[in-house]
Amino acid sequence: MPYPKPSRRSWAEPFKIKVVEPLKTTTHEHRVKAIKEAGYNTFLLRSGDVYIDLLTDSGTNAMSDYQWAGMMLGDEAYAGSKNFYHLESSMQKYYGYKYLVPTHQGRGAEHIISQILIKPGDYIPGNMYFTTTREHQELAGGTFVDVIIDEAHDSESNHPFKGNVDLQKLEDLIKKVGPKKIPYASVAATVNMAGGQPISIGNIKAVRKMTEKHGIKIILDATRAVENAYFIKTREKGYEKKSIEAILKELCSFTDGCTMSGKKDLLVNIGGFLAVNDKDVFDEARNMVVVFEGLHTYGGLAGRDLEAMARGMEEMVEETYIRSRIGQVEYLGQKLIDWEIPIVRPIGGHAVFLDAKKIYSHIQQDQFPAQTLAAEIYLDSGVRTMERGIVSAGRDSKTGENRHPKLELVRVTIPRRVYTQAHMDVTAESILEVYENRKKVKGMRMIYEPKHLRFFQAKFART
Ligand code: P61
Repeated sequence: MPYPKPSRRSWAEPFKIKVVEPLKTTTHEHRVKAIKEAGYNTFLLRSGDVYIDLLTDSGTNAMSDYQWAGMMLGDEAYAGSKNFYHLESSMQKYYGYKYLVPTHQGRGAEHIISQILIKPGDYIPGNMYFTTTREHQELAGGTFVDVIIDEAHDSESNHPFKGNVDLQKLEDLIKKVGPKKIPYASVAATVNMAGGQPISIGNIKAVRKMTEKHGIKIILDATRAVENAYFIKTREKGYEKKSIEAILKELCSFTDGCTMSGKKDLLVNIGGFLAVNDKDVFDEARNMVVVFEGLHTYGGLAGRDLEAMARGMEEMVEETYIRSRIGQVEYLGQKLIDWEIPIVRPIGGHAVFLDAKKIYSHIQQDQFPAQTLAAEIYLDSGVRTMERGIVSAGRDSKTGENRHPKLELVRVTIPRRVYTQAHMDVTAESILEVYENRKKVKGMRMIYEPKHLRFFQAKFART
């Protein structure tokens, strides 16, 4: 044959593009000025100064024509909007929980559930911290305890379910502090800070078995649970033939409720919710939401936003969609692996995570290797990424000391249905360029540090 036979197993996006938003390239000089003004923090860049924006997959999704059509059907009643009831029945159908409390986004739900369930002095075990989740647990007087398996902290481990809870660590904590001091286990699917790594059904089942006998609840962070369901389908024995929809529901069935940032899996730009099975918890949450978010049938959102989320739920479980979504992340990750650039393995669900500790092995963690790497990638090409290392980890809430996470990463996050394979090529090429010049780069020092979630607004200068 004169040419290699193409693979018949390629995936393609199950959509075509109807509306486009122009992208602007900038000069190197422009970027030097922009990132300096932003204090070398990619969160502080103006999006107009960014070429390909891979800061986050949160609220950066492209909605479908079906979702946009739904926006026109927004029922903007203050109370009892019909879109709320649509969202409620969709949540019950796809996630399986009984009660729904809408919130403006994920952290609104985290705030409410933390205030209801956590008493000062409590401990909350979880499969690795997430910034906003832990912040709300601490604000409620709790202490987060990491009980994820050790492999999750090792960027090279190829464990297929690096999001799994280490049952021994969980049991040790229960023994040490007693079950009365543990209101719930905080379990995420997939685990963002570990590199978008999934938890298996086998593991969540085992966690359920252990916590149930002590009366400890499980609250799922379902933000990217659909992506987790895809990994279960492709990696866990016995799930190959099950639908994403069935796996998602099964995953949720081992938990008592969830917090949800709709800005990810639900393919929208804003929105979230809290869902629970316990009527008393629901009553309390429904009462609290009116203080912090808005009436219990809109939770800080417009009717049209609720409708877009409900419609997003129908689309998120389509197999062709989720395959292409994860396929695109894999495409970028595999390119970097082929070029021997150190990334977190296996490739995650929503992002490729660069191992800044390995790339800048000459820069001490206190000089912010990942922060530096994100700035260098921006300088090279205008591609925006995010630090996920010592800056994100923040300070210990009791001692005030800097935490030193094992993982010092840069997240290259792929928005859903937004960029093409060519954008992934350009991104990979820029990362390669920065990688090749790694020896020339020096670290940074922090010149401004805000008190809460410092990574969002901290400023840096070159050393
Ligand atoms: C993100 F740098 N994620 O990944 P909200 N749980 C999980 C999330 O990923 C999540 C929330 C809860 C964001 C936005 C973001 O340190 C950061 O709707 C697993 O953003 O309130 C959000 O949901 C909170 C970026 C949040 C960060 C915190 O890009």
